Amino acid sequence: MPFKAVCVLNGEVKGTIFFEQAIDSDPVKVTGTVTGLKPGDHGFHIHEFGDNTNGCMSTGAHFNPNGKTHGAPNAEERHAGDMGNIVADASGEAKVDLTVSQIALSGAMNVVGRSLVVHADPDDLGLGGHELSKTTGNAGARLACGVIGLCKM
Ligand SMILES: [Cu+2]
Ligand SMILES: [Zn+2]
Repeated sequence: MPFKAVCVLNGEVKGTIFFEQAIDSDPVKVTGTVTGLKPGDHGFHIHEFGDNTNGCMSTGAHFNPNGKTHGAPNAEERHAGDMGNIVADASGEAKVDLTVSQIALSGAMNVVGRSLVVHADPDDLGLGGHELSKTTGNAGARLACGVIGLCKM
């Protein structure tokens, strides 16, 4: 069954990100724009909770239903919510156009009701050798977040 979802990112930066999945077993298309960023790479993850009561701090850790360590989106060993980095241009705008496996818009890997988070710093994809590399990619502060919600098809 096809599903479409959206997340409005609010915080120090702004964005609107769409999620589309045609069939249950397909990867999810993730598209949209984030503005107001510093030029360069910014960690981009799905966090486990759709709880913004304490801003982005209450969204928990990376969505990780399979108990893996943090990694690159194309790595074997990664959190399901690891979507790597988005890249802001000189004007601070990042265009997002990703195809993400290990997440879904229904069923066991459902991310609807969880949060999307954009970070201040680059995600080192687990390879940076920092004590946080294997849990967060050492991506720094949470600049903006929002809850992923279903859209009209
Ligand atoms: Cu994150
Ligand atoms: Zn992660």
